[in-house]
Amino acid sequence: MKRIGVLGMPMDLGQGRRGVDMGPSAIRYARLQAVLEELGHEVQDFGDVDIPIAESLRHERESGGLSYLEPIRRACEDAIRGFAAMPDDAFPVLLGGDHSVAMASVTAASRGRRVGVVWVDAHADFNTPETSPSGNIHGMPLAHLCGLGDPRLVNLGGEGAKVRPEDVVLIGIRSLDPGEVRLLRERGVTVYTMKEVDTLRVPAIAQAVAEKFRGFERVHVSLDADVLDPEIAPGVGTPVPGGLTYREAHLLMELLADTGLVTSLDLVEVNPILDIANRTARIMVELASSLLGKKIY
Ligand code: 4U7
Ligand code: MN
Ligand code: MN
Ligand code: MN
Repeated sequence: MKRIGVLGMPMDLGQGRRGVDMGPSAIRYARLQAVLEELGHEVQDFGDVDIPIAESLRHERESGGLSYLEPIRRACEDAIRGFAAMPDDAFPVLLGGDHSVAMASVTAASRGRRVGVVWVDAHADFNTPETSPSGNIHGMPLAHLCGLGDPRLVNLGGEGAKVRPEDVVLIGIRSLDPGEVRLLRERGVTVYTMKEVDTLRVPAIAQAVAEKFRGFERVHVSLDADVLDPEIAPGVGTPVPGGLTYREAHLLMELLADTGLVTSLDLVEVNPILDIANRTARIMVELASSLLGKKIY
C-alpha cells in the first residue's frame, strides 16, 4: 500500500495548442483516484495549482526567446510548495498539463537527493533556449533539470541542477532536434529510441533501467502521452507516428513496478480537445495503475 498524493497542474503555457490545460480534469474523470484505491492505495487529491490562462498574459508572452517563462516559473514554484505539503512517505502523482510541469515534480522528487529519471516520451525535451526550434518550454524541461539553459528555470526550487544527466533514461524516442542530439551525446544521457524498443524489446530495457538505478532512493517516471502510438492515444498536441503499442507501454509500466524502485510519477501532455471520447486519459490511468502494482493474477 502506498500513500499517493495527486497534484494537478492545468498548464498549457509551455506549448502552442490550447486544451492540454484540461488534462488534469480528463485524467480525474477517467477515475484515477478510484482505480488507485481499488489497488489498495490511500489516495489524497491536493487539487490543482493555480495557473493563469494564456489570454490574460499577453504582456508576459515573450522572454528572451522563451514563451511564458515567468508564469511557468511561478506555477512551478507553487507546485514545488504543493509537493512539499505532502507527507514525507507520499508517492506524488503529477497531472499535467504540458511537460514543462515536470520541472516542478522532478525538483520536488530530488530535494537535494540523487534522483533517477525515466523519461518515457516520443521527444527528449532536452532543448535549451539556444537549440529550441519552437521556443516552447515543454520541449526543454529535462535540459533545465540537468542544469542547462536559462538560469531562471535551472534555479527553480533552489540553485543549480536537480538531476545528473547520467541518471536519466529516455524511452520511446522518435523525434529529436539537431541540438538535442548533440547535447544528449555530450552529456551522456541514456537514450532508447523506438529502434531500441523494436530490437531490444521492453523487458531488456526495463532490466537495464533496474540495474542502472539499483540502490537509488528516488526514481521518478515522467510519462508523456505522446510516447504512445497516436492510433491508440490521439489526444496529444505533438503526435509522432510509430509509438509504443498498448501492450509495450503496459509491459514497461508492469516491469518498472516489479523493480520496486519508482517513487513518483507524472502523467502529462493529455489534450482532451484533440482526444476521442477521453481515450488518451483513460489509457494514462490504466498505465498509472500498472506502474502502481496492478496484477492480473
Ligand atoms: B513534449 C520540439 F521542435 N522538440 O522543442 C520542441 F519538435 O513535452 C517538440 O515532449 C517538443 O511533448 C515536444 O518544440 C515536447 C519540436
Ligand atoms: Mn514531453
Ligand atoms: Mn512528447
Ligand atoms: Mn507533446
